[in-house]
Formats: sequence, structure tokens, C-alpha cells
Amino acid sequence: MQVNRDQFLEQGYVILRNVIPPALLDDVRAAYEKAVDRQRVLWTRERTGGDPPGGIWETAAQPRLHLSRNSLVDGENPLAVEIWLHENLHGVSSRLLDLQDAAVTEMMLMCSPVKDHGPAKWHRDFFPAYCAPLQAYADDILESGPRYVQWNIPLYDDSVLWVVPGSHIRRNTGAEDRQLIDNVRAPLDSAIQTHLSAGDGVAYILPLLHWGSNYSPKMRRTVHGGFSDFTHYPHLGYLPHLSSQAQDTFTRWHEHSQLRMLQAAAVLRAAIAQDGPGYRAALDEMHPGRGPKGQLQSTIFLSKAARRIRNLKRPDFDMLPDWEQNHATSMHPMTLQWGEPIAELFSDEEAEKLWAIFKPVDDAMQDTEPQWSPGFQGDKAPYYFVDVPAGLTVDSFIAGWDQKA
Ligand SMILES: O=C(O)CCC(=O)C(=O)O
Ligand SMILES: [Fe+2]
Repeated sequence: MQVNRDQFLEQGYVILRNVIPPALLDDVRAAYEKAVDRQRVLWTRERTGGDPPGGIWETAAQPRLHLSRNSLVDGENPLAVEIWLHENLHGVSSRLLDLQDAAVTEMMLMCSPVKDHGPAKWHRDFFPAYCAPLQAYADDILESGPRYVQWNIPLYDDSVLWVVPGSHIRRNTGAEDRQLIDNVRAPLDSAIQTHLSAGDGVAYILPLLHWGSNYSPKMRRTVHGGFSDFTHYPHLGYLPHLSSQAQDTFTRWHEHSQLRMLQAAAVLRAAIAQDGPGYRAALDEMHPGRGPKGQLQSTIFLSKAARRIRNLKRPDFDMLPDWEQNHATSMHPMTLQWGEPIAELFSDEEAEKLWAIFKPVDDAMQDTEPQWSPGFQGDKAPYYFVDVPAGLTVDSFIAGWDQKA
């Protein structure tokens, strides 16, 4: 399959025709419908109190399956997972990310709701307080390309998704901000609507401003997920049901994800040791070839990791605000967040030192006034949404240690 990486990098998305070859489409539909049937049984079982009989299936605007988390795939429908290994997904994602072997992150399916829910809100798929400001993403992408590619691959014709071309590497314009503040559920003048036929795909770069324009009962089964060099596999129940080649691929990805976590821990250890050259070398081992902006992006992510690891060690963890508790335990390897497994690699004392080292980065990323900006996930937070504080670099971070020593 031909793919124009330059266009992908410049526009922040690329539309590809017949990502699922027409000869496979019916079988992929059947494999996913089997997963839908299974998920609906689970949702019926999990319903509580005032829920309707179908539970989430009936209440959600976008009922969503997570193949990577639940037992939805077995010997009857291995294709639901195996399609992710097709050259048109795995190979193309590797080329778009400029990796030898991009690994699948999440494998999901977005379904139509039972009743009309209308348009969602325009957003960029991240909450800066948990990750980094928009500018840090943009600088990293411009320097070395994205760390993650997200896909929508509809199994039936689908025009729900709108995107703002080029918005992955820039802040909103004043006009966009005005439109979003006026009505965050209406078409933006700068946007285009994707029109995908069954089997087509759109691959997009995460900070892209995008919109689920209409959640109507019109039949929707859209494969959704992505690829990265930073992943994790919490549930491999489908593994024994896959072809031996597919099993090898997932086993390789699983081992790679564990290696990446250990390499991230090594970066944190170099920081604890206040070893500047060691910190840079460990960053390069964990994420080869990234430049100063990429290393800054990783450093911002790691400041969150340091905060989370230290929080997990606190005797008063249960007293922390809900957002701190949830943030500390959740998994998001793409932003170097490995939840409890990485915290277990550090002692209480190391966690304190780690936090002392990274706290200046965490402080620099915050204002005393609550921050907010249109078009992001999440609510008001003390952390900057868009700008990286002037003067915050990996050099300045490391120079701060020398002053401490
Ligand atoms: O429905 C879509 O195609 C977009 C979904 C989306 O943006 C989201 O759930 O974050
Ligand atoms: Fe989104």
C-alpha cells in the first residue's frame, strides 16, 4: 500500500482506501459482530440500579469495545485481533511512525448508539495536566515525528469524524477559540469532514483537533485504536486463539513493552543519581534518536511519573484527591506512565528523591491560577494547557541538579 508520510506529517492525518481488503471485509465484520454480541452480554450483566436491560449498550453515545481488556475474542473470531497485524495496518503504521516494528496499543470498536445522541465536543485526545502542554507535543512531532498513530477503520460507510488539518502542530487560532467557546459541538470553519467507505482508514496524529460530529443510530462499527513504540498488554486472553505467527508478534510486542518500562525506570534512576550524561544516554536508549525537544517531552512525561510514583508510596495515598489517585494507578505507556508496576521498582526513599529531582519541572508547568483552554479533554487544572514555560529545557533541568549538589 502506498502511503504519503509527508502529507501525514504536514496535515496530521491521511486517508487510505481499502485498508481492509474487500475480500476480507465480510469476515472482519463477522468477527467484530461476535465480539459485540459478547460485550452486550457483559454489559447486561454489569448493569446497576436504574440502568436499562442492555446497560451501556443502551445508554452510551458511543458504545465501545476494548479487545485489549476484555475476553471478546477466541477461536471463533481471531480475525478481530489478527486484522491489526495486516500489512495495511501494522506495516503502514510502522512506516508512518518511522519504526521497524510499531506495536498495537489498544484494539477497539466504536458502535452506533441505540438512540440519537447528536454531536460530541471538539477535542484533542489528551488532558495536558496528565501529559504535557500542546506545544511540547508539537515541538516533538516537528523535530522527529509522532510517537503514536491513531486509526479509525469503519466496517460500514462512516462520515462521523471531522478533523482540522495541520492542527496537530499548532495552537488553536483565535477564530477557532471563538467558535469553540460559542458552540463546541458545531462544525469549525477550518475543519473537513472525513468520508470513509467501508474498509477505508484514516490514520491521524494524536494532538489533532477532531470531532465526532453525529452519534446517531445509523449502523456504525468502526475499528479504532493505534500503534506506538510504547505499549502494554494487560490482557492477552486472545493469544492462544491466534495463528502462531500472530502469537509470535504479540509475544515480541509484550516483551518490548516490558523492556521499555525498565528503560524508563533506568532514566529515572539516572536522575536520582544526578548523572546528567547518564540521564541523556538512558533517554536515548529508551527512545532512540529523539532530539532536544523530544527529550524535553519525555522529561515532562517523566515529571508526572515521578509525582505518581511518589504518590503511590505515600501512607496517606487514600486521602489524595481522586484525580491524583486515578492518575497514579492508570496505565498510559505512550506518555511514559506505567502505573503501579513501575512504582514497585523503587523504594520509598528513592521515590522521595525522584520527586525532589522532578518537582522543579512539575512546578514550572503550573500557574497559581486555574488553567483552561478550549478543545482539550479534562476540566480546569493548575497545569499549562498550551505553552511550555520559557527556559524549560533538558539542559536547564540538569543544570538545576548541579546547583543542588
Ligand atoms: O467517533 C469518532 O470517530 C471519534 C471518537 C473520538 O474522538 C473519541 O472518542 O475520542
Ligand atoms: Fe478523540
